[in-house]
Amino acid sequence: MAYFDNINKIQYEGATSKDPLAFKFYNPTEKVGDKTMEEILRFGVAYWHTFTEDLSDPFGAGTALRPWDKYSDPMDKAKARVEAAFELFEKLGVPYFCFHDFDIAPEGSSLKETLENQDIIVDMFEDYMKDSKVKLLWNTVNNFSHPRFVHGAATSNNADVFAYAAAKVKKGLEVGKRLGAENYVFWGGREGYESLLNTNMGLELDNLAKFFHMAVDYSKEIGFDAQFLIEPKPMEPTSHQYDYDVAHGYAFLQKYDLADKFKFNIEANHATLAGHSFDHELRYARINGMLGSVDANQGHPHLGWDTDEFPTDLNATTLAMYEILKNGGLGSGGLNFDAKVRRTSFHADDLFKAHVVGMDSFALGLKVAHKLIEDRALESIVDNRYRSFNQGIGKEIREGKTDFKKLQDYALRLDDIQNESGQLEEIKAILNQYLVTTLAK
Ligand code: XLS
Ligand code: CA
Ligand code: CA
Repeated sequence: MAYFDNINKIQYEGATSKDPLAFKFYNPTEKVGDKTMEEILRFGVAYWHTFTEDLSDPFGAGTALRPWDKYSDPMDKAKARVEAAFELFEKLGVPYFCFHDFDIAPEGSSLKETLENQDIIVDMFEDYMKDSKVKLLWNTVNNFSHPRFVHGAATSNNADVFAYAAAKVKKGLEVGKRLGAENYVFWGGREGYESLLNTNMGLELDNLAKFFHMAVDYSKEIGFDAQFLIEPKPMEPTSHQYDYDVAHGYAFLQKYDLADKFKFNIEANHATLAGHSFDHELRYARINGMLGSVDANQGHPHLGWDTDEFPTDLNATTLAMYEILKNGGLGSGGLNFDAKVRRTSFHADDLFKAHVVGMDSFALGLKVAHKLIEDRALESIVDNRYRSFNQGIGKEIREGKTDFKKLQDYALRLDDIQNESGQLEEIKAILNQYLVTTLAK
C-alpha cells in the first residue's frame, strides 16, 4: 500500500531545476574528493518529527495532515507509520533513520505491555530492513515526556524512577543490537534542574555517571558495539541541563572516566541555544576527538527556543561540512534531520520538500567546504596568522622550552610590539566568493 501516491522517487536534476521535488545539489553518486556524496553525508530521517509530530505549538492544536491519521487504534497507526516510513526513506534515497522507543509504539498500561508493543514494531522494522538498504543510524529512549520523569530520569530524586529509566535504556540497547544500530544516543531532556534550591547537584551527577557506566557494561554484556553519543543541550525543558554543551559534557565524561566510551551528537539548534555557533560545537568536539554525529537542523534567529527547522542556511552548512571534512568524516555517525516542517507546512508533500532542501543545503555546503580545504583558502590565512609560533620565542613556547623568567627577560628587551589586522571582512568576502562560484557551477 502506498501512502505518498503522488510522490515519485526524488531524482537529481541539477542547480537549474524548478521542481521542488528534485535535488538541485545532492547527487548521491557524485564524488567529492575520493568519496561519494552519499558516503560522506550519511543522511538520516528523524522518526519523531516526520512520523509522529502533529505540528501543535504551545498556543495551538496540531495541523499536520498525514495519511496514517485514518487509523484510530494506536497500534494500527504505529504499523501504518512503519509502512509509510520505508516508502519515504526509499523515495528520498535516505540511507538511515533514527527513533526514540516512544515514537515507534504507544505506551501500554504497564512497562511490560510497553515493551511488548515495541517488540511488535521492531519485528516489523526488522522485516522491512531485510528488503531495504536503509539502516538504523541510532536509537534512543524517551525518558522525558511521561509525567513519571517530572524530576528527571537518571538524575531524578526518586530512585524508582532511576530504575524505570534504566529498564527502558536496557531495552533500547537490546533493540539497537537487534536492528544493527551504528550509534546509541543519550539526550538528557530532564537531566538537569529547575532550581538549585531543592537540588543535590553532586548526587545527581554521580548518579548520571553510574547510569552511563551501567549502560556501557550492559552493551558489552550483550555484544552491542554501537558508538555511544551524548547530545548536549543547555536548557529546555529544564532551566539548566547537565549536558549543557560539548565542553560541559566533555568535562563530565573525563571526571567520571567515560571519555573513551562516548562521543557527541551535535545539534545545530542546541549549539545556538547555548550561545555558540554550530561550527563552534563541531570544532570543540573535533579538536578533542569527540565528534560523533550531527543532528542537522537550524534555529530561528528571533526565537529563543528549539525550533528545529530544516537546515537551509548555506553559510552554516558550509562551515559545518568544513569541520566534518577536517575530522575525516563522521565515522559511524551521520547527518540526522532532527527537524520539523513549520506548522503552516501541514501537507504530507511538505515532508519531502523539507528533506530535499535540507539534503541540498548540506550537499552544497560539502562542495564549498571541500573546495575551501583543497585550496587551503582558510588554512593559509590561519597558518599565516599564527606564524609567530613557528620560530624564535613562539617556537620555544610551543615546545615547552621556556618559562616565566625567560619570557620576562625577552619582554623587557622588546621596545615595540607590532600586531597585524585579522582581516575578517576580507575572509568573509572570500567565503562568499567560494559559495557563489560553487553555486554557479
Ligand atoms: C530534543 C532533542 C532530542 C534528541 C533525541 O531537543 O533534540 O530530540 O535528539 O532525544
Ligand atoms: Ca536532537
Ligand atoms: Ca532540538
